[in-house]
Amino acid sequence: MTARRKIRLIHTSDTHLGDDWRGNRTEAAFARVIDSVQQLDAAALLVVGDVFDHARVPDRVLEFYLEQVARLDRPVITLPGNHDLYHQDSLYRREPFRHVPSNFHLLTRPAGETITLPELGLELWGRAMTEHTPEFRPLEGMPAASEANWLVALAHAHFHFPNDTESRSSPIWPTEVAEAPCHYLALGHWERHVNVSQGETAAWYSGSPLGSAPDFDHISVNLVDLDPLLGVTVRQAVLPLEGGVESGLIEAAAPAAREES
Ligand SMILES: [Mn+2]
Repeated sequence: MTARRKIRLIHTSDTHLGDDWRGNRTEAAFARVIDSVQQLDAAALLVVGDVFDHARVPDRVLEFYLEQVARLDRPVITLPGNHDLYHQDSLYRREPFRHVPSNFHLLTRPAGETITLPELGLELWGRAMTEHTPEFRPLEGMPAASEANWLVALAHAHFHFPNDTESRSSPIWPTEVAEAPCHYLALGHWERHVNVSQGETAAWYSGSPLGSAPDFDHISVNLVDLDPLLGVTVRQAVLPLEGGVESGLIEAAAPAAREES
Protein backbone atom coordinates (compact mmCIF):
# COMPACT_ATOMS: atom_id res chain seq x y z
CA MET A 1 0.00 0.00 0.00
CA THR A 2 0.96 3.57 -0.53
CA ALA A 3 2.65 5.72 2.07
CA ARG A 4 1.04 8.85 0.67
CA ARG A 5 -0.71 11.15 3.11
CA LYS A 6 -3.99 12.97 2.78
CA ILE A 7 -3.53 16.57 1.63
CA ARG A 8 -5.67 19.41 0.39
CA LEU A 9 -4.69 22.01 -2.20
CA ILE A 10 -6.26 25.18 -3.55
CA HIS A 11 -5.82 25.69 -7.29
CA THR A 12 -6.39 28.99 -9.12
CA SER A 13 -5.19 30.59 -12.36
CA ASP A 14 -5.68 33.55 -14.69
CA THR A 15 -5.85 36.10 -11.91
CA HIS A 16 -4.72 38.80 -14.41
CA LEU A 17 -3.44 41.20 -11.76
CA GLY A 18 -2.81 44.66 -13.21
CA ASP A 19 -5.74 44.36 -15.59
CA ASP A 20 -6.70 48.04 -15.94
CA TRP A 21 -10.16 47.35 -17.22
CA ARG A 22 -11.26 45.47 -14.13
CA GLY A 23 -9.36 47.85 -11.86
CA ASN A 24 -8.75 46.60 -8.37
CA ARG A 25 -11.42 43.87 -8.63
CA THR A 26 -8.73 41.40 -9.69
CA GLU A 27 -6.68 42.37 -6.64
CA ALA A 28 -9.65 41.97 -4.29
CA ALA A 29 -10.37 38.60 -5.88
CA PHE A 30 -6.80 37.40 -5.39
CA ALA A 31 -6.83 38.50 -1.74
CA ARG A 32 -9.93 36.28 -1.30
CA VAL A 33 -8.10 33.37 -2.94
CA ILE A 34 -5.40 33.80 -0.28
CA ASP A 35 -8.10 33.88 2.43
CA SER A 36 -9.61 30.68 1.02
CA VAL A 37 -6.38 28.76 1.60
CA GLN A 38 -6.66 29.44 5.33
CA GLN A 39 -10.43 29.07 5.51
CA LEU A 40 -10.44 25.73 3.74
CA ASP A 41 -7.27 24.64 5.55
CA ALA A 42 -5.33 23.76 2.41
CA ALA A 43 -1.66 22.78 2.64
CA ALA A 44 -0.56 24.74 -0.43
CA LEU A 45 -1.79 27.08 -3.18
CA LEU A 46 -1.19 26.57 -6.91
CA VAL A 47 -1.37 29.59 -9.24
CA VAL A 48 -1.31 28.26 -12.78
CA GLY A 49 -0.32 31.09 -15.08
CA ASP A 50 -1.55 34.49 -16.27
CA VAL A 51 -1.03 35.63 -12.72
CA PHE A 52 -0.34 39.09 -14.21
CA ASP A 53 -2.21 40.61 -17.12
CA HIS A 54 0.77 41.80 -19.17
CA ALA A 55 4.54 42.22 -19.06
CA ARG A 56 4.44 45.95 -18.23
CA VAL A 57 2.35 45.87 -15.07
CA PRO A 58 3.88 48.31 -12.55
CA ASP A 59 6.15 47.02 -9.77
CA ARG A 60 3.36 47.91 -7.35
CA VAL A 61 1.30 45.02 -8.76
CA LEU A 62 4.19 42.56 -8.42
CA GLU A 63 4.69 43.74 -4.84
CA PHE A 64 0.98 43.26 -4.15
CA TYR A 65 1.22 39.64 -5.30
CA LEU A 66 4.21 38.91 -3.08
CA GLU A 67 2.60 40.66 -0.08
CA GLN A 68 -0.47 38.47 -0.50
CA VAL A 69 1.68 35.33 -0.76
CA ALA A 70 3.50 36.40 2.42
CA ARG A 71 0.18 36.39 4.33
CA LEU A 72 0.26 32.60 4.17
CA ASP A 73 2.50 30.27 6.13
CA ARG A 74 2.13 27.58 3.43
CA PRO A 75 3.77 27.09 0.06
CA VAL A 76 2.49 29.02 -2.97
CA ILE A 77 3.62 27.56 -6.30
CA THR A 78 3.46 29.87 -9.32
CA LEU A 79 3.69 28.88 -12.98
CA PRO A 80 4.19 31.58 -15.66
CA GLY A 81 1.56 31.70 -18.43
CA ASN A 82 1.28 33.40 -21.83
CA HIS A 83 0.47 36.82 -20.30
CA ASP A 84 3.43 36.57 -17.92
CA LEU A 85 5.98 34.56 -19.92
CA TYR A 86 9.27 33.50 -18.41
CA HIS A 87 11.73 34.92 -20.97
CA GLN A 88 14.74 37.25 -20.70
CA ASP A 89 12.59 40.33 -20.08
CA SER A 90 10.08 38.53 -17.92
CA LEU A 91 8.38 40.48 -15.16
CA TYR A 92 9.46 37.62 -12.87
CA ARG A 93 13.05 38.86 -13.30
CA ARG A 94 12.26 42.37 -12.07
CA GLU A 95 13.35 43.92 -8.80
CA PRO A 96 10.40 42.88 -6.58
CA PHE A 97 11.16 39.20 -7.27
CA ARG A 98 14.67 39.56 -5.85
CA HIS A 99 13.20 39.59 -2.34
CA VAL A 100 10.53 36.92 -2.21
CA PRO A 101 8.86 35.42 0.85
CA SER A 102 10.21 31.99 1.83
CA ASN A 103 6.93 30.25 0.91
CA PHE A 104 7.03 31.57 -2.70
CA HIS A 105 8.04 29.04 -5.35
CA LEU A 106 8.29 29.79 -9.08
CA LEU A 107 8.66 27.18 -11.82
CA THR A 108 11.26 28.72 -14.15
CA ARG A 109 12.71 25.91 -16.26
CA PRO A 110 11.45 25.73 -19.85
CA ALA A 111 12.23 21.98 -19.98
CA GLY A 112 10.34 21.41 -16.73
CA GLU A 113 11.31 21.04 -13.10
CA THR A 114 10.04 19.42 -9.93
CA ILE A 115 9.60 21.25 -6.65
CA THR A 116 9.53 18.74 -3.78
CA LEU A 117 7.79 19.58 -0.52
CA PRO A 118 8.86 16.67 1.71
CA GLU A 119 6.80 17.90 4.69
CA LEU A 120 3.66 17.39 2.57
CA GLY A 121 4.80 14.34 0.62
CA LEU A 122 4.17 16.39 -2.52
CA GLU A 123 6.01 16.90 -5.79
CA LEU A 124 4.97 19.69 -8.14
CA TRP A 125 6.10 19.62 -11.75
CA GLY A 126 5.69 22.11 -14.57
CA ARG A 127 7.35 23.73 -17.58
CA ALA A 128 7.83 27.50 -17.58
CA MET A 129 6.44 28.97 -20.80
CA THR A 130 8.90 31.19 -22.68
CA GLU A 131 6.85 31.36 -25.89
CA HIS A 132 3.16 30.66 -26.43
CA THR A 133 3.29 28.70 -29.71
CA PRO A 134 1.82 25.47 -31.15
CA GLU A 135 5.28 23.93 -30.65
CA PHE A 136 5.25 24.41 -26.89
CA ARG A 137 4.00 21.19 -25.29
CA PRO A 138 3.24 21.86 -21.62
CA LEU A 139 3.16 18.18 -20.57
CA GLU A 140 6.26 16.99 -22.41
CA GLY A 141 8.87 15.47 -20.12
CA MET A 142 6.68 14.94 -17.07
CA PRO A 143 8.49 12.49 -14.77
CA ALA A 144 6.91 9.40 -13.20
CA ALA A 145 5.45 9.73 -9.72
CA SER A 146 7.59 8.47 -6.86
CA GLU A 147 6.34 5.72 -4.54
CA ALA A 148 5.89 7.90 -1.50
CA ASN A 149 4.80 11.29 -2.84
CA TRP A 150 1.86 12.74 -4.69
CA LEU A 151 2.74 14.14 -8.10
CA VAL A 152 0.80 17.23 -9.14
CA ALA A 153 1.52 18.81 -12.53
CA LEU A 154 0.82 22.43 -13.45
CA ALA A 155 0.21 23.39 -17.07
CA HIS A 156 -0.95 26.59 -18.74
CA ALA A 157 -2.41 25.00 -21.82
CA HIS A 158 -5.24 24.66 -24.33
CA PHE A 159 -7.01 21.30 -24.01
CA HIS A 160 -8.22 19.89 -27.33
CA PHE A 161 -11.51 18.07 -27.04
CA PRO A 162 -11.54 15.35 -29.72
CA ASN A 163 -13.67 17.50 -32.07
CA ASP A 164 -11.39 20.54 -31.65
CA THR A 165 -9.04 20.26 -34.62
CA GLU A 166 -7.87 23.89 -34.71
CA SER A 167 -4.17 24.48 -34.28
CA ARG A 168 -3.68 26.28 -30.96
CA SER A 169 -0.71 27.43 -28.97
CA SER A 170 0.44 25.39 -25.95
CA PRO A 171 -1.81 22.42 -26.82
CA ILE A 172 -2.56 19.31 -24.79
CA TRP A 173 -4.50 16.31 -26.05
CA PRO A 174 -6.85 13.76 -24.43
CA THR A 175 -4.44 10.84 -24.89
CA GLU A 176 -1.60 12.87 -23.44
CA VAL A 177 -3.69 13.70 -20.36
CA ALA A 178 -4.80 10.07 -19.95
CA GLU A 179 -1.19 8.90 -20.09
CA ALA A 180 0.21 11.62 -17.83
CA PRO A 181 1.79 10.06 -14.73
CA CYS A 182 0.56 12.77 -12.33
CA HIS A 183 -2.22 12.27 -9.81
CA TYR A 184 -3.68 15.70 -10.50
CA LEU A 185 -3.19 18.02 -13.46
CA ALA A 186 -3.84 21.64 -12.48
CA LEU A 187 -4.68 23.61 -15.61
CA GLY A 188 -4.75 27.30 -16.41
CA HIS A 189 -5.56 29.42 -19.51
CA TRP A 190 -9.35 29.12 -19.55
CA GLU A 191 -11.66 31.48 -17.66
CA ARG A 192 -14.12 28.75 -16.74
CA HIS A 193 -14.02 25.84 -14.28
CA VAL A 194 -13.87 22.76 -16.53
CA ASN A 195 -13.25 19.07 -15.92
CA VAL A 196 -11.10 17.57 -18.67
CA SER A 197 -10.13 14.38 -16.78
CA GLN A 198 -9.13 11.48 -19.01
CA GLY A 199 -8.62 7.84 -18.04
CA GLU A 200 -7.11 7.70 -14.55
CA THR A 201 -5.86 11.30 -14.65
CA ALA A 202 -7.83 13.96 -12.80
CA ALA A 203 -7.36 17.14 -14.86
CA TRP A 204 -9.24 20.38 -14.24
CA TYR A 205 -9.21 24.02 -15.16
CA SER A 206 -9.90 26.19 -12.13
CA GLY A 207 -10.94 29.14 -14.26
CA SER A 208 -10.12 32.63 -13.08
CA PRO A 209 -11.38 33.57 -9.59
CA LEU A 210 -13.90 36.06 -11.04
CA GLY A 211 -14.60 34.41 -14.41
CA SER A 212 -15.53 31.02 -12.96
CA ALA A 213 -17.77 32.36 -10.18
CA PRO A 214 -21.56 32.25 -10.55
CA ASP A 215 -21.92 36.07 -10.31
CA PHE A 216 -19.96 39.28 -9.82
CA ASP A 217 -20.11 39.11 -6.01
CA HIS A 218 -18.23 35.83 -5.67
CA ILE A 219 -14.97 34.16 -6.53
CA SER A 220 -14.25 30.51 -7.05
CA VAL A 221 -11.25 28.23 -6.64
CA ASN A 222 -10.64 24.52 -7.08
CA LEU A 223 -10.58 22.59 -3.82
CA VAL A 224 -8.47 19.50 -4.45
CA ASP A 225 -8.32 16.63 -1.95
CA LEU A 226 -5.67 13.96 -2.44
CA ASP A 227 -6.52 10.95 -0.32
CA PRO A 228 -4.71 7.60 -0.34
CA LEU A 229 -8.03 5.77 0.11
CA LEU A 230 -10.49 7.94 -1.80
CA GLY A 231 -8.19 9.13 -4.57
CA VAL A 232 -8.46 12.63 -6.02
CA THR A 233 -11.60 14.70 -5.41
CA VAL A 234 -12.03 18.12 -7.02
CA ARG A 235 -14.76 20.57 -6.09
CA GLN A 236 -15.46 24.15 -7.01
CA ALA A 237 -15.44 26.27 -3.86
CA VAL A 238 -17.37 29.54 -4.17
CA LEU A 239 -16.70 32.37 -1.72
CA PRO A 240 -18.06 35.90 -1.39
CA LEU A 241 -15.81 38.56 -2.90
CA GLU A 242 -16.37 40.84 0.09
CA GLY A 243 -16.60 39.61 3.62
CA GLY A 244 -13.17 39.02 5.10
CA VAL A 245 -11.62 35.92 6.53
CA GLU A 246 -14.54 35.00 8.76
CA SER A 247 -17.01 34.54 5.91
CA GLY A 248 -16.89 30.92 4.97
CA LEU A 249 -17.31 28.67 2.05
CA ILE A 250 -20.83 29.05 0.74
CA GLU A 251 -20.78 26.21 -1.70
CA ALA A 252 -18.68 23.18 -2.42
CA ALA A 253 -20.40 21.55 -5.34
CA ALA A 254 -20.40 17.81 -5.78
CA PRO A 255 -17.80 16.70 -8.31
CA ALA A 256 -19.10 17.83 -11.70
CA ALA A 257 -19.81 15.27 -14.35
CA ARG A 258 -17.14 14.94 -16.95
CA GLU A 259 -17.87 16.92 -20.10
CA GLU A 260 -19.00 14.85 -23.03
CA SER A 261 -16.12 14.10 -25.30
MN1 LIG B 1 -3.42 32.18 -20.85
